[in-house]
Amino acid sequence: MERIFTCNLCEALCGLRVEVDGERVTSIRGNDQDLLSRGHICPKAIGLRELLDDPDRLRAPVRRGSDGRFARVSWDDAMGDIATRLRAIRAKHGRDAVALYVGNPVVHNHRSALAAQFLTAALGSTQRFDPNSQDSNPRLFACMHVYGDALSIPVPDVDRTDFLMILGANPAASGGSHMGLGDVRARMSAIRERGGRVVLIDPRRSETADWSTEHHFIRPGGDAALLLAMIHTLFAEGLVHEARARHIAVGVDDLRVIAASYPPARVAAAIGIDAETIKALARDLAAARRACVYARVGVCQSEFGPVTSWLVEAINVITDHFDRAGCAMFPLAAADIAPLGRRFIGNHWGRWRSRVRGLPEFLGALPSAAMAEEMETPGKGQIRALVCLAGNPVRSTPNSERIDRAIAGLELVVSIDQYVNETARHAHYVLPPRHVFETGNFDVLLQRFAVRNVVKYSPPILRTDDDTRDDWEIATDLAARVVGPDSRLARRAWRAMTRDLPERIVDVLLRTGSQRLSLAKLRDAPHGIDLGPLTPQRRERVRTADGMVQLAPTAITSDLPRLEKWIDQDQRAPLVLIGRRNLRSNNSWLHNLPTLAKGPDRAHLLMHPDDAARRGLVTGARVRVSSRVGAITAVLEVSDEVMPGVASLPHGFGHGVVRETLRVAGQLAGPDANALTDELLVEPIIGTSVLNGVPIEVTGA
Ligand SMILES: Nc1nc2c(c(=O)[nH]1)N[C@H]1C(S)=C(S)[C@@H](COP(=O)(O)OP(=O)(O)OC[C@H]3O[C@@H](n4cnc5c(=O)[nH]c(N)nc54)[C@H](O)[C@@H]3O)O[C@H]1N2
Ligand SMILES: Nc1nc2c(c(=O)[nH]1)N[C@H]1C(S)=C(S)[C@@H](COP(=O)(O)OP(=O)(O)OC[C@H]3O[C@@H](n4cnc5c(=O)[nH]c(N)nc54)[C@H](O)[C@@H]3O)O[C@H]1N2
Ligand code: SF4
Ligand SMILES: [Mo]
Repeated sequence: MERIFTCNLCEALCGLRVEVDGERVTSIRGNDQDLLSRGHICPKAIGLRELLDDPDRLRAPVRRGSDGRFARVSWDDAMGDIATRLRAIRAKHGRDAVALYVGNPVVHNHRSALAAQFLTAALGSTQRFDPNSQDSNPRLFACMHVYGDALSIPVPDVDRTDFLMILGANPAASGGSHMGLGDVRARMSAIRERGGRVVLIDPRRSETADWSTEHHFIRPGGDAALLLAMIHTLFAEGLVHEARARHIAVGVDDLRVIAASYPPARVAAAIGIDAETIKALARDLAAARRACVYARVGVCQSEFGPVTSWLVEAINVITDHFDRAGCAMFPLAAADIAPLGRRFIGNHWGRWRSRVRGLPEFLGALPSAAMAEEMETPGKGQIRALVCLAGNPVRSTPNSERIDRAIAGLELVVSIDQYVNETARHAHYVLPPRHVFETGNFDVLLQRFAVRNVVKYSPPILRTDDDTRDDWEIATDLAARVVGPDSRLARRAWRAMTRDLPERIVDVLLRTGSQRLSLAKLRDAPHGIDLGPLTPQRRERVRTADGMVQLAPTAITSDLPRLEKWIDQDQRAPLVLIGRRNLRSNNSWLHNLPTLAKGPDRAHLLMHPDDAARRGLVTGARVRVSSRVGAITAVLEVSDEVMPGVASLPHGFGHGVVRETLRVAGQLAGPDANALTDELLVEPIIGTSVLNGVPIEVTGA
């Protein structure tokens, strides 16, 4: 039987036609009637079928025995023992002794997302971590200060823009982030096809260069300086839309004064883009009627993530490319979680600090870069147990060797994951979630990023007799056992009460949302409900105290002296590391699925011919890559795809240590990039890890 579903592996939200035969899926194709994706899918969609069939995917909870091997255990025994041990640790050492790490996949499923919030509240620990400190935090922080809410995040109106400037994003591989594209390639290449311009700024000529009209190399970390020099030019040449800017924003004059210190000639050498090009980019941006500057992960993970993210918003506003068709716009939220976010998480930062290094909390979480030291350093508040929900910090956070050691030393580790990955191999229990086809999905968060206002719901399409439970069931049961009354009856009642709560919450959000929709209405519209192109939302989305956009927030401008030093320094690391993503991979997982894993090695180290020649290295050589924190061996590919002084390696590999539990991934050659990234390298405002621009040395192995 054919069923309609929306892929939840990335932010593109592609519609799928899934052929279901009993407990099995026989084929997955693109849904040409899907209102957002119009039939487009990428190879990862097939992975959803292989994931279901993967013999290494856990189908029942397992416990690690004294011999290090995992053996099946009943849910009741597992949950009972976990709860007893967590209660004991909390009683003896306090709540903060139990840490929670919430991984990336939870944002791709409403039941998991609510599970994460629920578990966070139930455990009540200040030692709470998630990948945002390796990912979106700088952007959320900037939006919180510029627009007054961390969830007021504009996206490029890709369908109507004539000029898109992309800094540090590679939608051709990633599917787009903070930008839900659906039909990724067609939407992006349509800009060029209708005569528009796509300007790509990236230290690597990435796959997205094929969809762009031009590409400029930039030294990693240089984007803030580039944007300031562009803003300098805009003010100097009278290209700022002053009347409009002053009507909707405050801080125009502050921004002018700040930018005055960054003439293009001052920053050119530091960033590797000449002054004339910078000026031309500023003029062309100002001249384009429908334009947008857009920046993502490459910039967030740079040395100046918050500053750059703020400047992206600011430059769109002062060139009148904000909240207008074809520019940076806020999507409609048919099910608006922002009020819940404001109520339960709040636009906070620095309410508490990490115990050892004093890094600030942001949106209820501490930077992951602090996790290992919080586990290793004795004292009150030391982490003694870890609950890891849908994450793999041992491969996704900086200095993986240290975090690996730290997690291995904990009293109790519980991993809620379908795989025994590099983190879960240290777990005392691994609790497997259900496949998304069994739980259904509503993209609570990601539909807020779609470049067209489309709403979709995917009800469950399959039921297996696996002994798995979905993340919500696991989280609510765990919470009940750790903090609830110790009664079987109460737990049963609680379970009955909460089972459908995620759907009830989504339904209420839809009903009270601006479009007065409901889950029932969405069930009747499997291809989605089209609410049209993006519309101006400034009045709803700008939530600052005075209702004005803040163009020069001091929480961020305070970091400018550091940028000045960076620009003017005369000694730079000769070689720095950046990351990259591949269409057939997803962070540290999906590597165990045969059709995605097959083909050439995708995890080689890219290096410019000049840098290779200087070191006497050639393509195919095995090289030793080292940084302050560690060393790995990689296979070299010499290519002018990267600029001189920059080498590129994807993250999420290094599966050798789990070759017994991830038998396909374990055979892949790729090394672990985070064995090189440095947990001490964080930007100072909110402690985001600097994963791009890490100084490295490369020699023949
Ligand atoms: N060097 C470097 N490091 C990076 C990055 C980089 O660019 N460079 N990128 C960073 C970014 S942007 C991110 S988001 C992080 C990701 O970092 P993490 O979230 O820590 O790790 P993932 O690799 O996404 O692993 C997710 C795990 O969740 C499991 N999983 C999948 N679906 C489900 C589900 O529905 N329920 C449950 N319970 N488990 C599930 C998978 O099996 C997998 O083991 O990595 C970060 N790390
Ligand atoms: N296939 C696939 N899709 C994914 C993922 C995946 O792992 N695989 N991960 C998902 C996740 S968790 C996320 S967060 C998104 C991320 O999606 P995107 O934000 O599109 O991120 P990337 O594809 O990593 O592209 C980042 C680009 O920034 C460049 N870069 C590095 N440093 C700098 C710098 O200092 N300045 C500039 N201007 N550029 C720089 C890199 O060379 C790279 O091309 O992708 C999601 N989609
Ligand atoms: S682009 Fe993203 S949403 Fe679309 S099929 Fe691929 S992984 Fe799924
Ligand atoms: Mo991410």
